[in-house]
Amino acid sequence: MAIIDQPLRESAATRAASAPESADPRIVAWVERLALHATPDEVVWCDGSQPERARLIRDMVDTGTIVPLDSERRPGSYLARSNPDDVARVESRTFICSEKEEDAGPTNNWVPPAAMRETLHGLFRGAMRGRTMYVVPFAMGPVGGALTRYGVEVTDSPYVVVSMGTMTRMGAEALAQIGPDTEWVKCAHTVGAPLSPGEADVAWPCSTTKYISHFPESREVWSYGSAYGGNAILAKKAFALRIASAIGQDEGWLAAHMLLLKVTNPRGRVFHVAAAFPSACGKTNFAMLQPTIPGWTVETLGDDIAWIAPGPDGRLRAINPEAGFFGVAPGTGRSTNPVAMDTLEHDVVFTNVALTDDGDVWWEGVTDEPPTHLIDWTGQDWTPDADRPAAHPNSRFTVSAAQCPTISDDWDDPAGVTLDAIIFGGRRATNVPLVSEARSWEHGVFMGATLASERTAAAEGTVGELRRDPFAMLPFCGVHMADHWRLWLEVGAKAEAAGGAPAIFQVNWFRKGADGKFLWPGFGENIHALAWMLDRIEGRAEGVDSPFGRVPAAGEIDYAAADVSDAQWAALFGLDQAALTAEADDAARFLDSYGAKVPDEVREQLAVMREAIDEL
Ligand code: GTP
Ligand code: SPV
Ligand code: MN
Repeated sequence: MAIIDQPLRESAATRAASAPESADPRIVAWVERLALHATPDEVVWCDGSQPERARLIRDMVDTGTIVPLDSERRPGSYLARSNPDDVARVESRTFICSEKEEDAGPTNNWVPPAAMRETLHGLFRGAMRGRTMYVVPFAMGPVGGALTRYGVEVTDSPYVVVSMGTMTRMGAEALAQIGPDTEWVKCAHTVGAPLSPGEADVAWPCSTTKYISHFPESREVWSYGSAYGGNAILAKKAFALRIASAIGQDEGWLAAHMLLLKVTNPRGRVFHVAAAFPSACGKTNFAMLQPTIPGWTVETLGDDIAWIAPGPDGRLRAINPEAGFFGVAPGTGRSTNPVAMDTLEHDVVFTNVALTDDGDVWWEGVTDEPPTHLIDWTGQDWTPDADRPAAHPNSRFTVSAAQCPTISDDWDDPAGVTLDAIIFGGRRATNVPLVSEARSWEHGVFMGATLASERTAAAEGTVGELRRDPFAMLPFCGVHMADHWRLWLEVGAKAEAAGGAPAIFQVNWFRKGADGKFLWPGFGENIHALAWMLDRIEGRAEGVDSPFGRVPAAGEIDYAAADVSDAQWAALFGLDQAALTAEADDAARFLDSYGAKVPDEVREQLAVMREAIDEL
C-alpha cells in the first residue's frame, strides 16, 4: 500500500503547492494537508471558467455520471441519475458539532467536536484515492458585496464542482477576495468511494456511510459519503444556513430558508418580500409567481436562501447568497410554473428525472399525460401502467438564476434589498388559514417558531406526517433553535427602533376539504393573498381579528376570480375550537421541548392565541 501511495501523495502535494498566485496561504496549507491525508491522484484548483466547466462535463459524460440531452430540444443540458440510496438530504446523518451541546440544541444531532474529528479523520484517510481532488473557491452573494461571505469546498465529485459553479459565484474572482483577514468557511467533501488501482468507477460513486458534519465555531463543514444536493453542495444548506446561522448569532444577522421576490402593485409601488416555507413547500413556485390579477408584477430574487441584516439606515436588507436554483422537478409544468419551464429550456443539469425516447426529460406534472415509454430515474424501462413514479419525488434541476426570465434587476445588488414583508407557510391540511397577518413582530416570531408542515420527499422520513419546522429551519439551524428565535426578536426590535421592521404574515396554500382535495388553486392565484398582504401594509385593507392574527375581511379578496366558491372560501378560514385547542396544546409541548431558552415573548404569544381560541 505504502509503495503505491507514495508517488501519489507526492504528486498531490506538488499540485497543491502550485496553487494560483492569488490563493491565501491558509487555503493552500489546508488543501495540502487534506491532499496528503485523502490521497487523491491529483489536485485541481478550479477557476470557474467556461472551458473548465466544459472539461468537467465531458469527463462526466465519459464516465456515465451524466447523459447529454438532445441538443435541439434541451441545448447544453444533461441528466444525472444518482445511486438509488443517495436521493435526498439525510437528516439523521447531519451533525452539529458545537463545543457545547446546549449550543446545538435538542433538535440537532450533536456530537462533541473532538469525537467527530476523530471519526472524520479516519474516514477521510485515503478516501479520495484514484480520484481528483477539486479545490472550489466560492462567494455567497455578489463578489465584493457588504453581506457576501467566502468559502472553499474541496471535493472529489465533478458533479459537485459543476453544481457549485451554477449555485455560487465560483472560481478565481472569489479566491482573489480571500485575503489574510477574510473569514472563509472550510468545506471538505468526499463521496467516500476510493478506487483501487485499475478498479472501474461507477456512474454515481457514494458510500453507505454518511456524515454531514458542521463545526459552527471553527466555521467548517465536513461531508462524507453522499453526492446529493444539500449533503454535498456545501455552499447551500451547510454553509449558507447552518454555519451562517452561527455567524449571524455572533454578528447580529439572520440566515433564513427563504425565497426573495419583488412585487410591483398596480399603482407602481414596489415591495420586497421574503418567505419561509419548508423544503418542497413552494418557495421556488412563489418566487416565480405569475400573477393572475392584472396590474401586478412579480420578479424573482431568490428561491431558497436569504441573508437578512440591518442596513445602513437600520432597516432590514436581504440578499440571495446563491447564484442558481436547485429546484424540485415534480409538479413543475406550464400550468403551474411557466417561468420555471422557460428557465429550464437550456443549460440545465437534471438529476433523477426520467428520460424520453427522443432524448429529453420528463417528470410527473410536466405534462398531464406521460409519454408511452420512458427510461425512469433508476435507468429502467417505464410505461404508464407502472405503479411507480418515473421521476424520483425529490428529482431536481440545477440552473443559473441569471437565465430566469423574471429575474429582477436588483437580484445581485451587493447592497441587497430593503424588506417590506416576511411570510411563513407550510403544508397544512387543516387549521391554518389561507392568509393571516401577525399582530406584531413578536407574534410573527411566534408564527415562525411554531410553523408546522406535512413531511415531503425532500428528506428521508414518512411523507405526509406533520412535524413542527420552526422558521422552515429545523434541518438547517446550526445553533440552538431557541437562540435563533431570540436573535429574530432582537434583530426585529432593532429594526423597529430604527424606523420599521417588515410586516409578518402566515400563509397556507395546502388546506384540504372533506374530499381530501386542495381548497385553494395555488400557484398564480397566490397573488390574491400576496396582494392582500401588501394592501395591509399600504393601509388599503382592514382585515378582522382571529386567533391567527388579522385575516381578510369580507370583500377584501375577490376569490371568485380564482374560481373559489363561497363554501371553499369559508373552509379556507374555518376555525374548529377543539382542533385549535389541540393545536395550541401541541405548540405548548413543542415549545417546552426547547426548555428554558424559549423566549418569554414567544410563550406570551401562545397565551394570547389560547385566549382567542377560548373565545370562539
Ligand atoms: P425546496 O427546494 O425543497 O426548498 O422546495 P421549495 O419550497 O422551493 O418548493 P417548490 O416550489 O419546488 O414546490 C414543491 C412542490 O410543491 C412542487 O411539486 C410544487 O408543484 C408544489 N407547489 C408549489 N406551490 C404550490 C401551491 O401554491 N399549491 C399547491 N397545491 N402546490 C404547490
Ligand atoms: C431543501 O431540501 O430545502 C432543498 C434541497 O432546497 S437541498 O439543497 O438538498 O437541501
Ligand atoms: Mn430548500
